[in-house]
Amino acid sequence: MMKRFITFVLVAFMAIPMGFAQKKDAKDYRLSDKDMANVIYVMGQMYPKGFTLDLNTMRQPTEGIMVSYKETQNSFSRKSIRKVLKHAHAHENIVGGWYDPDKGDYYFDSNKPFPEDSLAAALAFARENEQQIVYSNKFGISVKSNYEQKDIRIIYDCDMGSSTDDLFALMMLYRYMDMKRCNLLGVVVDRMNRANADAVDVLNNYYGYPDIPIGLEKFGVKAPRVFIPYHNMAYARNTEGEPIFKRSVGDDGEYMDGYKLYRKILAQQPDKSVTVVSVGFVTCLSRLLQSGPDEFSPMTGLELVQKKIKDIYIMGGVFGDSFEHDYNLTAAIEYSLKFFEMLPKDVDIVFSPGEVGDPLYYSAKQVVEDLSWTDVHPIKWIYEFLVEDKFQKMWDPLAVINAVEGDEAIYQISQRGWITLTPTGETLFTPDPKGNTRYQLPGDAEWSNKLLNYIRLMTIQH
Ligand SMILES: [Ca+2]
Repeated sequence: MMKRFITFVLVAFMAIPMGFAQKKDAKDYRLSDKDMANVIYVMGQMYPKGFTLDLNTMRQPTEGIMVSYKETQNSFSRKSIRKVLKHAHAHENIVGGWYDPDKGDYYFDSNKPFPEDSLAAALAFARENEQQIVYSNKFGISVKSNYEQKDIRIIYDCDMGSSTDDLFALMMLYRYMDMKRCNLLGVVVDRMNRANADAVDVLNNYYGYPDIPIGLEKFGVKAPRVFIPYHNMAYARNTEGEPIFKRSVGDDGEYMDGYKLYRKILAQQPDKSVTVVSVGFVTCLSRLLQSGPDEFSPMTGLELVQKKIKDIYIMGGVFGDSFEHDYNLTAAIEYSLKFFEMLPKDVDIVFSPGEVGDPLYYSAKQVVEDLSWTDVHPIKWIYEFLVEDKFQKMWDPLAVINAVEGDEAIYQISQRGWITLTPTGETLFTPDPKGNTRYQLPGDAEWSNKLLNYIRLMTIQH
């Protein structure tokens, strides 16, 4: 018996990580189901956190999104492995094991693999099969599949055309739209220059949402700092001189003033239903608050904000011991002061300070690798032609993820309090359980890595 057990351990070891010899040889070592069940049991001991085994190759797959079949759930005893194997043989021949820390049981199941670029399909299959999560082998992360489909209505307000995290945050919103997790009502570009709005138009078209309205700031921050100049992406041409990327608005088209687009959209929405994700300046929001009645609504901007906006997720703010003032708020300090002074106290604010996104460094190499499946992609074009590597941190997506997925997607969120902006751009926080403001706290290395990998997984989708 002991000898047999040692054999199983060896077979299990051989299966990982080098694979069980070449595929053509694997059949020479083909085990009976009884022996295979023992191997799988041993692998469960060796991989307390979980494993996936492809029985065709006797390798642990390094790619693919794994979803468990409903028929093999609750298989947590050694005896149940035979049933799991039978199901796997009749399907994709992939077996997984994972530990549930809540129940203290180690589960085995038969898995269906999806390509890494098909997260939406994997999540849909998981939901059909009543699974809580799916698992990406490439990125080593699980993604929750049993999310509640809520009515989340978002206006995305960004300073497109400088840092590339605004692009990735918008990309995440399109992905959430694909998954029916939110409705993107409009995009406001608060960095002047129509090229920045044209860049959003390109993204709308590329990601399949050509009709999402775009507003553009016309009286905002004069000549703000540009960290990475990519706004000309909208005008990229191929060697025949043809535009590479489609746009809806076109060269002759006009963009509505950003605050006007806010008014138009808000006037049409149910009360307290709109979430604003603000990852640039707050100039359009500030002008909205100061606006009077117009063709879209008899209400003032202040009344519209009070009546229609539920919450605002802001990338920015500096909390704790740091002295460095936030760029987005200080660059437009007059607007920012007016914004915080006028914003109704019953609109919730969640800040995502720079330090939360600082560890999420998405390298140019990784971006190009993640988009290697295509040659025609606006973000890839930017990274191939304009950026060497500007050490872009993924700050803005953290405000989007929080807005759509809620607080549980974030490492930790502060208690409630009130926010005061000083004329030099400091964000002063006064704790108060009745306050309207909270802020994200930086995560540990594991959390930060997981979030970056999540953004990468979303980038790969197509
Ligand atoms: Ca930004």
